[in-house]
Amino acid sequence: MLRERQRGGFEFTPGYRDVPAARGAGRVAASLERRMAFYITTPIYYVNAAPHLGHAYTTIGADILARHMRQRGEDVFFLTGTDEHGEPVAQAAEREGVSPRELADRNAQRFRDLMPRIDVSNDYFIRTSDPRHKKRVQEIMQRVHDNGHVYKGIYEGWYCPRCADFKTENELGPGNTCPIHKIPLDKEREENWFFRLSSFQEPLERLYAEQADFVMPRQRFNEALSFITSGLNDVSLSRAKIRWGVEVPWDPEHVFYVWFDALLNYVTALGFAHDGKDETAEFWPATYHVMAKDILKFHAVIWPALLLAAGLELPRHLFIHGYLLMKDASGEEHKMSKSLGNVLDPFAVMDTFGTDALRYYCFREVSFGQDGSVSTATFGDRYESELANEFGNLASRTLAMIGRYRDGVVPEVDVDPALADDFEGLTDEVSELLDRAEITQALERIWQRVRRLNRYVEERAPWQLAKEPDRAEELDVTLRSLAEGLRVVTVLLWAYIPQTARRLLAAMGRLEDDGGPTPRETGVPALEIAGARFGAEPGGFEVQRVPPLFPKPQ
Ligand code: ME8
Repeated sequence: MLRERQRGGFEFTPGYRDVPAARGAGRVAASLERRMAFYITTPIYYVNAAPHLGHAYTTIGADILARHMRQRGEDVFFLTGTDEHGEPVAQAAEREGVSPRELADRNAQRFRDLMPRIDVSNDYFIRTSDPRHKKRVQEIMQRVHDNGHVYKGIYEGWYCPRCADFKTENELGPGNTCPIHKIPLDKEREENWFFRLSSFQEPLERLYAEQADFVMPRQRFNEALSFITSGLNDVSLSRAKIRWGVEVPWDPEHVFYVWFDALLNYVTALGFAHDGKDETAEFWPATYHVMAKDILKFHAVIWPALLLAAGLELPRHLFIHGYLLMKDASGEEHKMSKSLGNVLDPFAVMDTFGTDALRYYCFREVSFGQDGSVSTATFGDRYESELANEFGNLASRTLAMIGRYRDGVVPEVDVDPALADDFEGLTDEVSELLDRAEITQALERIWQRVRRLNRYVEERAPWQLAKEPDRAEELDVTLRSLAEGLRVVTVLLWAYIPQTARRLLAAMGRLEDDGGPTPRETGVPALEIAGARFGAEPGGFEVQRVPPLFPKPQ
């Protein structure tokens, strides 16, 4: 999954390279031994409306993986951004009576501002209206043209302007509507450039046969494969009717169909993200493209075919998560979307409960990879019972007891072997799960230890031990073990709840907390995953009490 850092020129390879299916502990061990490149992307979001929780969800998921990999010492590149061309944006601009450029500038800024607000540590934010992106799209597409993969023809079909996609007959909703947006489709007929997708049927089938984890989870792999084996038709590559897009270099009357321009962002961004430095050789191919299932077909079928046509390497994995759903008044579940207007406002949640609470809730409540409902009621339950009562209380009482019974110094004794047993293998397990982007399962493993630590407090009853002077050693071991357990779970939780983890590790004297936004924090020894092993750090350090980490909202 992770590949060794490669150096050298930006090579156009004739096909995809086989990736040995390194799995499980071997991969974790390898990544602990040497630095690896880890390139992760989110979809680039349409600027036809403001961001909502669905966008935040994907981006936080990618952020959790990026942060975890940085803790492993990997060389991480994390990309997000906005998709600004094409009909969805042009039409939204027309409705609002502004130019597409004005609408794109306004909404791209909202997406850009969202990132620090949700503590997302992206390395770059790409906008497809950036001239550097457009130039690179033209170069790559010219290559696709020169390699003989395009031709001119007539297109006739049902088109959804919101999806910017032509629908096949078996994708049509009742009365020729879009199954996603529920709006009537337009019957379009025009002269277009076509991409010979059909000629990639065999190479794509081979890719799926040889790379069983190209699309994850398995259900999405099967969906993509069955789409391929049911027969691929050529797809429209350009549009002549709209001007808001990247000009086709060999036929400037046309602009590229927005999906071609959009997909290529994953490659183009590496060429200019950090001024003057082309990082393509270091980071391409991507380790993970993360997205929801609505755009599976583009990424699992068209994208690899396009890369093959351009002679570029294929990404290692696509991780396809489910939809966040919300119930309507009648109790029926719907995909949360801006067009259906049924969104849980992430900003309101964060204003009241903090960013970490939102980050935690999304990945605890909805298993990453599955659809799941979100609601203010289940948010409130998890906030109170898990964040405040289980984790917050564990932290407060551990630090308070060390303050009360040992003057705030963690005793310098060995940890309790019984608790050590329960933590055995935790860090590798979490790393292996996150290697497969199993964010919810990894969180569950960490949370089991949070619960174990709470049970340990009850079992050991330190307040009781403190009353019996001849049991002082037992109290030492108990407090030291609790502090160590708390440290380990906090380091592992850092990728999920970075602000709280930082506050807590600062209270334990492990790192500084200036109270500002949570930076990328690479090369901070206290956060390294290698140190997140129970018993890895000696006692003898001072801790401070913390105010409630997840207070009752006012
Ligand atoms: O499709 N649940 O942009 P988009 C979970 N520009 N995730 C959700 C969601 C929900 N209810 N709603 C949105 C586009 N998302 C194209 C992509 S990529 C080269 C071009 C997330 O603004 C999820 O990641 O419609 C989904 O795939 C994406 O937003 C769609 O964003």
